[in-house]
Amino acid sequence: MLNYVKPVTFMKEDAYWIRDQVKQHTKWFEESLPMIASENIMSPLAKEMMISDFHDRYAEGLPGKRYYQGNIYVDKVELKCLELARKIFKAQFVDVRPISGTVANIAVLFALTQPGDKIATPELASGAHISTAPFGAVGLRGLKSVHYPWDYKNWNLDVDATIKFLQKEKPKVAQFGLSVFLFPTPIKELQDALQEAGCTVWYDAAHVLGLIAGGKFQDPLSEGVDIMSGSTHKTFPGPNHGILIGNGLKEGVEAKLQKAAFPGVTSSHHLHAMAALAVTLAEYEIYGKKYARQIIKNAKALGSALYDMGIDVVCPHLGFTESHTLAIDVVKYGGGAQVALDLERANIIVNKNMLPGDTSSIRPSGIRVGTQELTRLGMEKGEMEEVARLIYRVVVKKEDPEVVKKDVWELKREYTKVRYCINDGEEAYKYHELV
Ligand code: DSN
Repeated sequence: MLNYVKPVTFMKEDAYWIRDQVKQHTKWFEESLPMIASENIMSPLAKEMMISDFHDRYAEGLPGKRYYQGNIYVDKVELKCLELARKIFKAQFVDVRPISGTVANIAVLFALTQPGDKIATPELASGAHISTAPFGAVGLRGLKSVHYPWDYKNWNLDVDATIKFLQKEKPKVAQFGLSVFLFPTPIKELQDALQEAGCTVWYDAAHVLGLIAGGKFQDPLSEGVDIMSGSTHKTFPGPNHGILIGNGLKEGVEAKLQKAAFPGVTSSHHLHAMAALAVTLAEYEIYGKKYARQIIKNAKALGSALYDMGIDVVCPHLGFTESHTLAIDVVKYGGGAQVALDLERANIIVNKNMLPGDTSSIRPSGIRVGTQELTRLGMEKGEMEEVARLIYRVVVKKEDPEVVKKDVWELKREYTKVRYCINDGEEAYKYHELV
């Protein structure tokens, strides 16, 4: 006898319930200060692309060489996307098919390495991304990891020790780039050692892609990097998507990267996101420099205000940061996990983060804070000082987060519109008001 599973009878209610959760989330974020360093909000025009018919279609391969029909306009948009990215990043090679930063990283690993090869990466507690950790994509590819000697005081590589390290280890690939990315990587200083060791140089630019595109961080490709990977939704305020960007690649490497992108790690490449990326690139050509400059100014202003209140923002001797990110040691206030939770109760959204020397990612010493999204909403130095006071009240004064939450909304209600884009001034959180 057949075993029947009782049919689900509340389908319609479930669907509405799910939509309601998303609306509540959106309203919550409207009333919050989102400061996760890896997030951002898209422009209204880019968002429109995400719900277009492009979402419902497939494209495999490259423009003009597809496996499916129906791609006439998709091809035009992808060619424009590639052209804009090549121009903005001053690059010969771009592939916009990886559907996320980690997928882009996996494509790089497949193109550049074989199982058993040696790769040099920063360590997790020094701010590396999990995809480059031995238990992340690097491990999945079966690579042997070695980690750069670290200068904990300056939150960067120890250049002299790294030169010796490269001479000794001779990794096949030298990977740079971080998820707690405070200062430019000294690629130029390492260039001779990298060449002597015969490394391919890979830079994960996810966190700082918008700063690079705005010409305000470092220009990895001109400094000696072969291939950059990135996600496109952090300081670069585009869709959740990935990108590969390269210059002067050795013969055959472009083809390997393209093969890794498709059919290696994608089938179709989320055409709606690709179109949103194209729109964001077009907008970034106009607004990118100004936006990138303000992100960094705001991060420095926030770091300085917190530090003046006695909070241990790392690297005061270096101006705290040259990017969007601050790393803050909160051990004396209960540790990263507790502090991030307390701040969340006050609608200040940050994440707990390992600091150098930490061994637990569950109970780390620090929190990580990013200014790119509040900048996108129009905040400047004065508002950063107000944000610092709100953080101080929760973290140091241990005020009731419910009380602080009201003042968070008082500040935030003036900053709910998207800036640095074509439809400047359009509401960022419209969705929760829909019926
Ligand atoms: N998980 C992201 C971050 O927060 O840095 C990167 O993928």
